[in-house]
Amino acid sequence: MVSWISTSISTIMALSGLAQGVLGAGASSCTVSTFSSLTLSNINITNLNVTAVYNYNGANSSSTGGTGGVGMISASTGSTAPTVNICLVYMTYTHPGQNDVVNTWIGLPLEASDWNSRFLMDGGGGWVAGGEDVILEPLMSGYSSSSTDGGHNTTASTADWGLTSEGNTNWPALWDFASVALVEAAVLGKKATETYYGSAPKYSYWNGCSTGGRQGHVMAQQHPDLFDGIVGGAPAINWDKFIPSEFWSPFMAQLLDTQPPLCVLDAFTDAAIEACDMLDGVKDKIISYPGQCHFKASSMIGRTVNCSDPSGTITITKAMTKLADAYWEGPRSAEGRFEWHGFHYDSDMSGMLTTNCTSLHNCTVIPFSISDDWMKVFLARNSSLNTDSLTRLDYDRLFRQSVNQYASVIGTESPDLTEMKLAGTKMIAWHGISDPLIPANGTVDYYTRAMKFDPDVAEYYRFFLAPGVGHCGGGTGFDPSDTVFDTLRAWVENGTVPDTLKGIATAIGHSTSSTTRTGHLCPYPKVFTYTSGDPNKASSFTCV
Ligand SMILES: *[C@@H]1O[C@H](CO)[C@@H](O)[C@H](O)[C@H]1NC(C)=O
Ligand SMILES: *[C@@H]1O[C@H](CO)[C@@H](O)[C@H](O)[C@H]1NC(C)=O
Ligand SMILES: *[C@@H]1O[C@H](CO)[C@@H](O)[C@H](O)[C@H]1NC(C)=O
Ligand SMILES: *[C@@H]1O[C@H](CO)[C@@H](O)[C@H](O)[C@H]1NC(C)=O
Ligand SMILES: *[C@@H]1O[C@H](CO)[C@@H](O)[C@H](O)[C@H]1NC(C)=O
Ligand SMILES: *[C@@H]1O[C@H](CO)[C@@H](O)[C@H](O)[C@H]1NC(C)=O
Ligand SMILES: *[C@@H]1O[C@H](CO)[C@@H](O)[C@H](O)[C@H]1NC(C)=O
Ligand SMILES: *[C@@H]1O[C@H](CO)[C@@H](O)[C@H](O)[C@H]1NC(C)=O
Ligand SMILES: *[C@@H]1O[C@H](CO)[C@@H](O)[C@H](O)[C@H]1NC(C)=O
Ligand SMILES: *[C@@H]1O[C@H](CO)[C@@H](O)[C@H](O)[C@H]1NC(C)=O
Ligand SMILES: [Ca+2]
Repeated sequence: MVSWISTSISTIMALSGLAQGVLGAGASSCTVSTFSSLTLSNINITNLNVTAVYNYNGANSSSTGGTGGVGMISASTGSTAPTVNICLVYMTYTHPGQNDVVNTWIGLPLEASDWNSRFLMDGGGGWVAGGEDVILEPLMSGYSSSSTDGGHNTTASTADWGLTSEGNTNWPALWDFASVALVEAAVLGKKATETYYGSAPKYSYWNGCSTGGRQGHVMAQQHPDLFDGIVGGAPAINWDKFIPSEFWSPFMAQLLDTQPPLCVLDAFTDAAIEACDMLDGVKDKIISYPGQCHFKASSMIGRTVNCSDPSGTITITKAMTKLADAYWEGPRSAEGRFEWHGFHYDSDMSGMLTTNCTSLHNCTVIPFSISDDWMKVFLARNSSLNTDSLTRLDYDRLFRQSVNQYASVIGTESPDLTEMKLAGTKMIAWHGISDPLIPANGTVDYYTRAMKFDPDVAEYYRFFLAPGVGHCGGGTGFDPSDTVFDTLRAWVENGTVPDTLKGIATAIGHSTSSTTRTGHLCPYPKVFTYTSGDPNKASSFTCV
């Protein structure tokens, strides 16, 4: 009798959405009825699946998307990763009339006592907006979380979703990927959190790099009210310009009719580092001060390079040096007009100029796939376009078209952060100077415009350049990827202003990363500067 009454009361309360407030979250309230009011006025939910999942490993449900991976950002999955018990809310919805399909996953630590009272979304990578596996890491740290596939199947190739038919852009799917589904995943995830635990998250965060860094900037520019703090690492902002600029080097290789093997590219990078390493006062294979190196590849014409894969020797030609200089300079129009920033001298050229060789003298350049997709699917709107036959005028025309047609959709480059300032939201952006996929100067460009828009921008938005660091981490330099989120949290929750950002590098004189040195990176426009003393000591550097 007693048990019948309590069951029936909890059922009634679950149906009325009150159970969690009285009884607390738990497996018994992890049901569809608890989330029956979870919706938005502009969407039509076609499937809502709520499951208590024990030992969640990021891909328990039978839905697709969980295998998409996070592309360029790291996620600690694998057999040794700890797992967690969660309430998994999986929904599929459409925006009526747009014929789009959005899959969104919300993860809630199953017991309220395992929830840290906070909400955290991790970002995606490349064409991957997010996915079921992306919620795992926040959940393992006690956060509630959500993520979305952004309106396209992450296991499919872009051509399958970017066009509704040949010649026609799939605008709803692009809007979903660019911003719409992301913002909705945040709203739904926060609502579900409040429904399940009976209280709203005390703090809400975004943490992403690359595409995830662009997504963080989408939130900052469009919906800062949803977040207290945002990390936007190596952000893929300025998308309309930097994506076609990624096609520049492969395009120049074709135009100059030269396909240098990797050993030649490495020889250029090594020579530039050799020439410019000491400009910052420390011999550490890092060129710390952007803009001071003026190395010209033409000084290497006729030099012989020893190669191992394929093996043999090869002589550097004039065309090869023009390609290297073009890589560093960045795209310029046929009339010599600036189109976008180049890569820095210590960036790994193979990021843009991957070559496939049958012999040292017979290589093919494979363009960076995201950029190649963009040219074909979104600019030419021809999924079978042969991108190796573009002319100089074709390139410039497609570049202009990218800016004209897509800047407002996916550029994510508005420097007007007024709403973020009003909302009290804090953001930290950082970018590895030797990033080989997204030119770091694009983020310098954005932050410079944000500083012009609001001279007090540093009160709520700070940007750190990381010398010698690659895309979202790695490289020989001072990598802040493991410390940046905690730094943001301390700023939001404790008011600890990030006057520096801790980065970890391999110590000089050590070949493995097991011996490290620390650098306290500087908020732009301050420059991380060597003063004197042991360069393996953090105290030998300062912000100038
Ligand atoms: C989820 O995956 C883990 C690890 O593979 C497994 O132990 C667990 O039983 C799965 N849970 C469900 C509900 O399928
Ligand atoms: C809903 O969840 C159940 C239990 O995990 C699973 O068997 C089923 O396939 C899921 N349905 C969908 C549409 O994902
Ligand atoms: C929403 O979806 C349901 C079920 O799929 C369908 O019957 C209904 O017509 C849809 N509503 C709108 C506005 O499209
Ligand atoms: C995603 O693509 C895979 C492979 O092409 C396919 O098996 C799956 O059904 C697709 N999922 C959705 C939700 O469209
Ligand atoms: C990056 O910006 C700096 C400062 O404006 C400039 O001096 C440098 O040449 C730029 N580097 C590239 C690769 O565009
Ligand atoms: C290339 O290899 C040859 C023979 O092993 C050696 O004599 C030469 O110094 C090497 N050249 C370079 C640039 O390393
Ligand atoms: C490299 O070239 C070989 C032979 O032409 C080809 O089979 C292979 O698919 C190419 N690899 C890539 C990554 O394009
Ligand atoms: C170069 O390699 C391609 C395969 O990628 C092959 O078809 C072609 O015959 C090779 N050319 C020469 C001159 O070896
Ligand atoms: C698409 O590109 C292919 C290969 O470059 C070309 O043959 C074809 O005519 C193009 N289609 C359209 C509609 O322009
Ligand atoms: C805030 O400061 C307290 C006391 O120093 C510390 O224990 C806590 O970890 C800090 N919180 C964050 C998010 O850094
Ligand atoms: Ca140096």
